[in-house]
Amino acid sequence: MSAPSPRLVVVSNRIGDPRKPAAGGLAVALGNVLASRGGVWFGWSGKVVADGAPGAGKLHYQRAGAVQLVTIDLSEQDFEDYYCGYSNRALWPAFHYRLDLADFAAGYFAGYQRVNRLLARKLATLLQPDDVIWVHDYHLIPLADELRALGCRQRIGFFLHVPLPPPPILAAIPGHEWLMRSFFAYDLVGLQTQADVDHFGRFVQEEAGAVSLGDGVFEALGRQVLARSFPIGIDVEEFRDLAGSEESRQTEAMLRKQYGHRRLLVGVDRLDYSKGLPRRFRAIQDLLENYPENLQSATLIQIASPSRETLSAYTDLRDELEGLAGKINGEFGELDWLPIRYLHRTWARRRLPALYRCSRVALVTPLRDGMNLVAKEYVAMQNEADPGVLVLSRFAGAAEQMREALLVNPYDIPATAQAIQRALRMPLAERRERHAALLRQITEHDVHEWSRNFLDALATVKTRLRAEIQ
Ligand code: ADQ
Repeated sequence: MSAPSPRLVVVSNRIGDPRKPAAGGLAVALGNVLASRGGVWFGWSGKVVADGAPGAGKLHYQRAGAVQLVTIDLSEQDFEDYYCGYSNRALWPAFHYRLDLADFAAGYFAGYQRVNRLLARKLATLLQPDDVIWVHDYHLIPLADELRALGCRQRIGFFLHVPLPPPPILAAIPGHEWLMRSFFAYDLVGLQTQADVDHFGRFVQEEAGAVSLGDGVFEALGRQVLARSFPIGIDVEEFRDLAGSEESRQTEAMLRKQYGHRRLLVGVDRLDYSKGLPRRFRAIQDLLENYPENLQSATLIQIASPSRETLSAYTDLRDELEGLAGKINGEFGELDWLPIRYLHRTWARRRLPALYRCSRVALVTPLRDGMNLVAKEYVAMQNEADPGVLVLSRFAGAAEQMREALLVNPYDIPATAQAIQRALRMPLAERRERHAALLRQITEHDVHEWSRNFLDALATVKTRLRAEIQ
């Protein structure tokens, strides 16, 4: 009989609650792994409390089956400096190649270090010697370094959900030496794509004096780290099951009634400048100008969920999109038809399958994206006998795997419009062929494979330091 798996401790900025059905695919997947082997999920509660408020810094415990959920509130200052500041005004834009939007105020950097240290101190009190720790995303890059400083010797892996840009962009981040050194406190660093892994390898060799030992292992500062790509997937079955819900059926019936005689296109995104929404709207404008057969027919339903609304880059984007949608609808719309239906809200996850099923084309055209799960959800929901077409940005991580989509450069608006037109007119045989290949790809490489591969690699990684410890 094989030995039971060690306890898993997942750390992410926000935690999912496996008991809630509305949780996204990633939350479901991590919840499943945690539930199957028992474990702890640790992160910020999402609550902000006044600086120095009584109870600040206290841990909150909840149990969800075999999973212990442990959260902590953030003070106003920590929320401002760590979350809004360094994470979302500095790292998020820089990692999405947008140095022009990045704000590297010194207070943000100090707040980021302070909160990571605080989280490490709290987490260390919960750890057992054999735990395996899996840290998620850009908010928490230095967490392992802080844990190591407290004497933690457990296996620690890190997964970055967003892209890792090439060395010249990373080198523009003040304090990048410190940030990149932090990666060497992990045993395993997982990235979404091979391109991200290449950037990591080049950066640590050029800027941190690391030496490549082959097979993705790098050595620097007396430590070794394994860097490898683990492209994240979706839970195809779980997502398809949502289509059976009453809400999904009602939505599908409504959409077919309203739009049955139109050519429906869909976009589903967080309202974020990385998602390329203004250029997507301009591509629709170009489509209507240059391919007039789409007048009174093509309709883009764009759902854009509110996101990080305390940050000005996001409110500016919202204003820009509302202006563009109004302009395009004003110019081309008729009493009984509008080319863009723009909804600035989060849709219930249960209603998404219906929207995907009814749409002949999905527009997934980010300027930069770690992976993009909407591309995979759209493919999962198509009718295999008469599938829709995915128009996908070559700058989404998903493009590395989903080669049978219509790949576009979202900066080239006329070419994007041309690809949309091609998608709308694509013959059935070609649609079926492309869809079958994409469906095979997302089914074989789903979110369960992703977490299994990552945890297997973490369980077996052999670094010199680890060999010395054991
Ligand atoms: P996100 O930037 O949030 O995630 P994405 O992968 O597209 O991007 O979406 C995550 C989930 O949110 C999907 O399940 C999608 O259905 C849902 N969603 C998005 N917009 C929605 C809306 N308006 N209403 C309802 N649901 C919505 C980050 C990285 C990505 C990476 C993921 C996972 O930025 O590149 O793919 O993590 O690693």
